[in-house]
Amino acid sequence: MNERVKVVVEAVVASVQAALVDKQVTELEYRTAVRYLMKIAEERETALLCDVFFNSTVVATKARTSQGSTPAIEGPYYRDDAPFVGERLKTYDTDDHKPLLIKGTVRGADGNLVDGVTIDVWHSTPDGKYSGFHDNIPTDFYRGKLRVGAGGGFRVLTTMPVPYQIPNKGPTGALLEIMGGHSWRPAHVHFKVKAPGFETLTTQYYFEGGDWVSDDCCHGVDSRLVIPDAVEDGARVMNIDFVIEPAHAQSGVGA
Ligand code: MBD
Ligand code: FE
Repeated sequence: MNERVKVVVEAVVASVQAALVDKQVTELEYRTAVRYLMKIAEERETALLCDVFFNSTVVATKARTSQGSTPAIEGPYYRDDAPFVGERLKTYDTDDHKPLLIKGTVRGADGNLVDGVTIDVWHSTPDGKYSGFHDNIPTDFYRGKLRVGAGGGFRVLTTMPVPYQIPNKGPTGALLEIMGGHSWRPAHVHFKVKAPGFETLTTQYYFEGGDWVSDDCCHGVDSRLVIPDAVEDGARVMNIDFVIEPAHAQSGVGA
């Protein structure tokens, strides 16, 4: 018996039941919805569907109490098995590729340097795919782990990601369109900042002036995560000073 599971699942079930009553959902609609969920699973979009609707809500709860940098949604395309990288991520360099320099620092919430930090970075290809998930793009492309130097700094070159469209051929994107919405996310770069004794910071950053920054289908944008338009050495630059907070005791479901 797990009390936390009981409390959360009962509350979720009650809110779904209330919606079914309120909207007078019919047997046919219910069966159609169940079939849709089975299709979501068959096409391996369960994580995508959940992230579109619920990840930003869970992140907002964490953001309210964090003393560190603003967290953001992880999305479905993180790979823990990405390799450590040197000064640039592997990319397929096409004619229209635009360089992006990602750099910055990592400190604890007390302002001190932190030992043993690694930063996972991942972003889409210029045509909106994620390595390790789509089109057999090898997992060491467009993603990698960075080591943070003794002075707290990090720096890596890559190419600009583009706005990401959740595949609208799949059931998740199709659902958004059936509902009269769209399935676009603004161009973004994902980060996971890890260090022993610190909470892992999962976040993503966006580009000022980019399409969909103010209309993200996943509701993942916070103004603190929008990077000003700046260029350095001919590359668009994403300059981020991460702040991570000391580990707190875990409670609840799972570890
Ligand atoms: C993504 O690339 C993403 O970051 C999120 C949150 C959801 C779908 C696709
Ligand atoms: Fe993403």
